[in-house]
Amino acid sequence: MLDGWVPWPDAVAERYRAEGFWEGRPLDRLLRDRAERDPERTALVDAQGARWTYAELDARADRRAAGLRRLGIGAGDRVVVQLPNTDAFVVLFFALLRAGAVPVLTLPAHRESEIVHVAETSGAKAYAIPDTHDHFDHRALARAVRKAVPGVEHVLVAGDPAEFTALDEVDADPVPLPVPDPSDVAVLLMSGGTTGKPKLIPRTHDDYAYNVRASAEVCGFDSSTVYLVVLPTAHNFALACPGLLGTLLVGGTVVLSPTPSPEDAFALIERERVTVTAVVPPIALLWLDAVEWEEADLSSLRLLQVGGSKLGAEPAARVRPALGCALQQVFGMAEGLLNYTRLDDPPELVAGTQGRPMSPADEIRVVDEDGHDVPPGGTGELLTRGPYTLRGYYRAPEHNARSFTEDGFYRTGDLVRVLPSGHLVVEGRAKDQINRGGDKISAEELENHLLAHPAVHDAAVVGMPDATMGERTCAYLVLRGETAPTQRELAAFLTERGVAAYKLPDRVEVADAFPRTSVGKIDKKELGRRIAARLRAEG
Ligand code: J2J
Repeated sequence: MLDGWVPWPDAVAERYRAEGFWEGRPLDRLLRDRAERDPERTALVDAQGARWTYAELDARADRRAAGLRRLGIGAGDRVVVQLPNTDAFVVLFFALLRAGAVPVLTLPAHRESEIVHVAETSGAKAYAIPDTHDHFDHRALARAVRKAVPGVEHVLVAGDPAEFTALDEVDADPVPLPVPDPSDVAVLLMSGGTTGKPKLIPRTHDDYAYNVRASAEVCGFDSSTVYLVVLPTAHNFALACPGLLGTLLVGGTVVLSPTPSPEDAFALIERERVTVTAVVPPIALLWLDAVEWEEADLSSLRLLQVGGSKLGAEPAARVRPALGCALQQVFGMAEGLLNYTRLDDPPELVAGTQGRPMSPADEIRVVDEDGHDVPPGGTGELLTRGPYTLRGYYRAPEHNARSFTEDGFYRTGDLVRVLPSGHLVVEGRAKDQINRGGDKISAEELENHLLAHPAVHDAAVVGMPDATMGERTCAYLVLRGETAPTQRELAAFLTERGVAAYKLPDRVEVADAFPRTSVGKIDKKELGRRIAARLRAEG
């Protein structure tokens, strides 16, 4: 068993097994089972049109798993994976599971600050990267990571490996491998974060397999499903809700888009007759407009899943007329709980809510600031526990004491209201985080980086309203001296510190002092109101 994570209490785990939520099978079996049943069906297609059958994908994963074992990567070893939407991700993901190792999934946009932290926290033995991606050389990043975290013995590279190991050369003839314990951790996901450093989310074979299986059922996935991966493959939404894993589970076809641009995605939808895909609201908005100029046949598309941040009712209503497909709103979290509007929900619920819990075993509470349940229909913080929601972050006991109730409910930090139908409407947020069109930015993490700047005496990061992104990031600064760093200088400073580009402040405001609450904390609500008012005044 991996140490440092919080399992479900025995009695609860027993119940989830007895009631059939947990099937006691390793996560990688979903590929093996399909390969045995439908070996010749197309499992995976990449942007260049390369195709792999289920049998081929399964065999590649076996060979890579054997090669990983030969390198000394095996049971319980953590491997940081940072690969873009390519077949290399899919093969490595299954290979790591088969080797008994635990993939630690990061986004291609992450940089030194994030990767060093997760490599350190997870005690990673290896780090898998592309050679270059999006004009960035990941091998240079790997050098910095190895320097900071010497425990990272291997750097595995898709493409030109420089001094490191090429992923393609890792492969070896398949060997029999021990079967992992399905109640153990299968994968570590990254949380959006509300603290100084990103947290890791342990997901077990049992819980993640259920996440995938139940999602596929709710979303009506079957062997005719052709799923386009638009968001990063490592994102919980695109990976497992139902995502690429859900598609492989039911014998459909996964198509990989290198980017979410209408140019790339629409061409792939037309070429591969894609039936379903998942996007964040800013991409949905972009696509709704792009149908005006991007000539492509989207008639195969049956379902557009939208989640990650709140989709407005107005764009929600435009999905069917513009794209010719149904909309599904998804209010999910890498921590677990998934809410989906259902395929047979009336249009007003699909357009006006963020869905209802996926599982009959999901327990939810809506509480006020004192932790008391609000009256039915009232707005409060969403707490949840269930068969696929974590009981604690990985190696984070202090944080866990705050993020969970004593009886194991996860405090989501989301303010919601529940309709009589059981559907949830997201009304806001109690957590100190900016949701920039689905990308999550921890205010505290960014403030800590800003405080390292010599000209900055104090920093407070707040969200500011934005028509396409929902929110953008505004950094309020109190200066040490007279001269304020410009936004560009700050961006360069933060980039130098290895902060991912999506976390850079969109706007910088200087204040003489910060407004304070009655208990002396920085009044971020007031700062939020100030920047919103200023934006309105600027028109
Ligand atoms: C409002 N806020 C939302 C929505 C997520 C599917 C879909 C999304 C994620 C995800 C995911 C929202 N409306 N529809 O993992 O599998 C905000 C909430 C939530 C946080 C989780 C999936 N959908 N959110 O976004 O781990 O604040 O997962 O708690 O990145 O995103 O962020 P994350």
